[in-house]
Amino acid sequence: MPPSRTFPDGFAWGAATASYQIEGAVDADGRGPSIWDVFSHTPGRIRDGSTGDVACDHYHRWAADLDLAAQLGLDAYRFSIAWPRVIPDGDGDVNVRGLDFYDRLVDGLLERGIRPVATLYHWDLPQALEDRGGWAERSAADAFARYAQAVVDRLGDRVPQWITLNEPWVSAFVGYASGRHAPGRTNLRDALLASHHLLLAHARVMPILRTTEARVGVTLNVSHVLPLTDSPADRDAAELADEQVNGWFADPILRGSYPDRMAAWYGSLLDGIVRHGDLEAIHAPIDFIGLNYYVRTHVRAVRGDASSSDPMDVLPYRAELPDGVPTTAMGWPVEPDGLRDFLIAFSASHPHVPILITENGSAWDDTVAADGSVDDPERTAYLESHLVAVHEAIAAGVDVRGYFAWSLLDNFEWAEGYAKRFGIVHVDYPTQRRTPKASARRYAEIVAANAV
Ligand code: IFM
Repeated sequence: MPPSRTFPDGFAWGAATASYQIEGAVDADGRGPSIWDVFSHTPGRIRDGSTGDVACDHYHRWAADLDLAAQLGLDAYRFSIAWPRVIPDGDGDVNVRGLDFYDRLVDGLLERGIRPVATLYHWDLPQALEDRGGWAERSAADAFARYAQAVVDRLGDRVPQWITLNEPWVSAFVGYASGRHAPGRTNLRDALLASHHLLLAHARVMPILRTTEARVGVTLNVSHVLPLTDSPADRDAAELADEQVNGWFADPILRGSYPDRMAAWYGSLLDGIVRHGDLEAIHAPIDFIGLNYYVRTHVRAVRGDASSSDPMDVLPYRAELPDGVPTTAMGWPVEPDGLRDFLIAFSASHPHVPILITENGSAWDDTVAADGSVDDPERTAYLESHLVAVHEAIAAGVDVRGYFAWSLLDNFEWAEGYAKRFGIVHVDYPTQRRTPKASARRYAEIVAANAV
């Protein structure tokens, strides 16, 4: 047995979910349609043709799901609030019945001794706002502030930790440029508008969240970017890719400026987007940065392809898998050292901001045994090896305060539908039966020991 690695006192152990991926009940209690309802109901958009209409039916089964979280011994639970439940048309009247659901959820967590960590936006934009231009319109940030105010008025006395946005990079570039996510647009200028307006939305809600006692941060998707080869071209491409993937949101928030090279590369595509005072507001202090880490990205220099159906292909690099690297069911490389190396590099660039790993996990093709159990050694190994990486980063001086497994439950994996399972708890969708996998039992041991 390798020596066990103990985490610092007070290290937060959690699991994460997101509203559209688990709640279902899309017509319940006055909820309005979101971009994901429309997108998932559009033929061809979701690999298995599924939608989030029912998902894990968490809207009705939340109490049993929180019991599962409690059985795992979790300190904290990260969930997101669905904007279209709270303000069904995006910026009109507040729907009290939608807020009632999150009120029950927050109280249910507190009753079980689990800290609620609430994300205000995990991708379910009200469709009515998309119909008026979505995140490509600056006014979306104002609508977001109204929504946040309604949420804070109702829950601000009990939620001790808020996350403004989840992975705005994915919202902007996958939703508005690649078009693989809702709303499915394929326009790079729209993606750059969306990225700035998401940053502005973050800035607009910070003062609202600051009226509470809570700790406030934002969650970004990050990756350890490396050149595929040692050639100068690949190394140069990796530097640019690092700015695009890791810097485009972190730098404005933590430094008050967009990354230089990437901004210069976009050039006139950025004209007129950033207004006087925006970056100062976006740069307001945060209490922690949430990092969602899944993969290392190996980058090769290529000639950008302006004729591709994916506008992101205009960028002069591509991600490529090196030979021999094991991959998950998503085809994502498993390289836990990437997490350690990324954390060390990130903390050297941004030394004063505490870090929470707000998501980390892996999808595998789970099988249910005849006795109903789910043994998932690959997920368990991924979990353990990434926690070892986090521990090594802490030992190297990185201020990591907590870890949230993605995900508590198998769920609707966006464009992949239900085929890709990230949960530590298995969900049998036809019966909605929940079965903790072997990885959940291992995670509970790690949580109880505060050590891996
Ligand atoms: O399921 C997603 C989640 O919604 C955001 N981060 C990545 C996860 C796995 O793809």
